[in-house]
Amino acid sequence: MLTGGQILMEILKSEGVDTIFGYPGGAVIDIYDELAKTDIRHFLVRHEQGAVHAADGYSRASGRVGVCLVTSGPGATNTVTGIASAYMDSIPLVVLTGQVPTHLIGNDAFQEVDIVGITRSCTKHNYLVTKVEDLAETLKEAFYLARSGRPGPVLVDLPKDVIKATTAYKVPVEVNLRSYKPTYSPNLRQLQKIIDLVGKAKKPVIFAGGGVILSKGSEELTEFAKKAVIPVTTSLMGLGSFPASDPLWLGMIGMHGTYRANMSVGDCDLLLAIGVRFDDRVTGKTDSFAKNAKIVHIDIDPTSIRKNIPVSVPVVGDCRISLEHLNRMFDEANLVDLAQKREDWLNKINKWKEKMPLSYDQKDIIKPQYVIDTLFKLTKGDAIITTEVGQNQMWTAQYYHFDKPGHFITSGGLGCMGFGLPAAIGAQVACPDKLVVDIAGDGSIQMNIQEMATAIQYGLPVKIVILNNGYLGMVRQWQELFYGKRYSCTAMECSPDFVKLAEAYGALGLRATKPEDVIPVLTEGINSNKTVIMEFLVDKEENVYPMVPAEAPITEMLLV
Ligand SMILES: Cc1ncc(C[n+]2csc(CCOP(=O)(O)OP(=O)(O)O)c2C)c(N)n1
Repeated sequence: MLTGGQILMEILKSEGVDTIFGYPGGAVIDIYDELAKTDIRHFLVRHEQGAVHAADGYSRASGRVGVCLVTSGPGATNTVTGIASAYMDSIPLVVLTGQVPTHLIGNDAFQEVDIVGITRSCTKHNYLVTKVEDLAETLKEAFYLARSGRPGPVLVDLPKDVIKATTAYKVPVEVNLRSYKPTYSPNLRQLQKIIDLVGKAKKPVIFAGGGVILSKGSEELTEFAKKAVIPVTTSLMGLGSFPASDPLWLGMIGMHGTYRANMSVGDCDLLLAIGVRFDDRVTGKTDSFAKNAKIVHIDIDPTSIRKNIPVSVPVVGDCRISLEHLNRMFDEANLVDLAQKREDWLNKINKWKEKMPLSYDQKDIIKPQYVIDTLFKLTKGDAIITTEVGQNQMWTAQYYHFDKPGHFITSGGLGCMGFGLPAAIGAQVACPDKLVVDIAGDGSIQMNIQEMATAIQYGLPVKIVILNNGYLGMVRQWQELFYGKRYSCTAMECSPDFVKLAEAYGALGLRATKPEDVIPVLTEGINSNKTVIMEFLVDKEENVYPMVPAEAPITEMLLV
């Protein structure tokens, strides 16, 4: 006979979980008591939102399911933003929440919330376990659902009496859900249509997204693009799925995409969309998106196909498996002279690149782009980069060039400020030997700055680069461009002294106030084995360009 708490530990071990991010409380005190008897590492965060983002960063850096554990009521509600962010980005998490005893549910009991109700729309699935006999199977299912098909966060709500109750423990059998059978193998006839289109296309473009990274299909994508001589753009979530150092790389697409990526998609005759969901930040005005192109969409989630954009060839399947087949079928098709056939197209793209490259002008005040550009050069592109949200995020996407998957970790779909620091903590836990850097704005960093203490407590040497422009920069940019420069409530008139704040936490604090400081500060920060805050006082009114105004066609960009 085992208690619910002991069964939970058995399942965690059988799922290979060795790391949990969490925060205790009355409803989960029995679980914490059991946890202390295992080898599972627990990272005590300072806010439950931090626990979820850390589990998210851990998952993206390791490719495993991230796990967090929090108490009922406020502990549970504090996780909601993190869950929503993971949901939008399809990140596999299992979120364990404590709940009041079953007989008190619905009684307005102390620290009771209906977290299953609250998170219904932002979890892949969620459960309230009401009987200890159901616990093992439910947990197994939760892990299976989180990682299979289109991954996502799954929440399991655990009433205190269920955790205390005992039952005979049987190792659960393989999960088999009749109503849930993700399609991994694509329809080969559909794929053959793609090969035929690739053979005929004069101006093809591949548009890859986070699905390629999640399916671990980056190598297959790269092989296919190179063989078929097709230039590649990605969404924000897809950065790193194709090497940015490759000549076929177009840069990111969308609102702050490169000129050449947006123009290429506007002009292409074939768009191969793989593992994307056609977010509005990508498509701009949907009826002018890739309007001259046949659109192919490969995705594991059938409901995301034709949701936002009509497509000619829908393919439901795992991105990696689909690309493996495409590579084989391409070889069999024996398509020759594609390089020659695409020459005019690649020349046209190169002209767009020459006309409007990403650029900035570094004069007397530090340009934020220069900080990221320099960080890229000093780290040779090998760091794991997390970001906050805003201009800092977009400049990172533009100026830190990602050659490999799993190196860019950002809240893409939800766009939630406060993501970067806890995500960096999770990534550093997953990859202790890697350099992990959170690129932040002065606004965002203050949303989860308390996680500095977590980093220090566990000796995690994450680096935080704060691009301090004294504004909620991205909102200020919109106010400048579209609201006649009326800066309503976007000046951060009071911020802490970030150097002293770093020191107060026991970290190293560094500040750069002029361009000559940038290299020395970054060098010292990167080389330190401590947790470090590097603050850069940057040009206050620098903007992110190119910019597609909301709901305009993506080929209509504001260019500086
Ligand atoms: C939790 C949350 N609240 C509000 C916003 C809206 N928002 C998007 S960008 C931004 C400004 C971010 O400012 P800062 O962190 O200083 O970064 P910067 O844009 O200056 O690089 C705001 C307020 C958001 N994305 N997330």
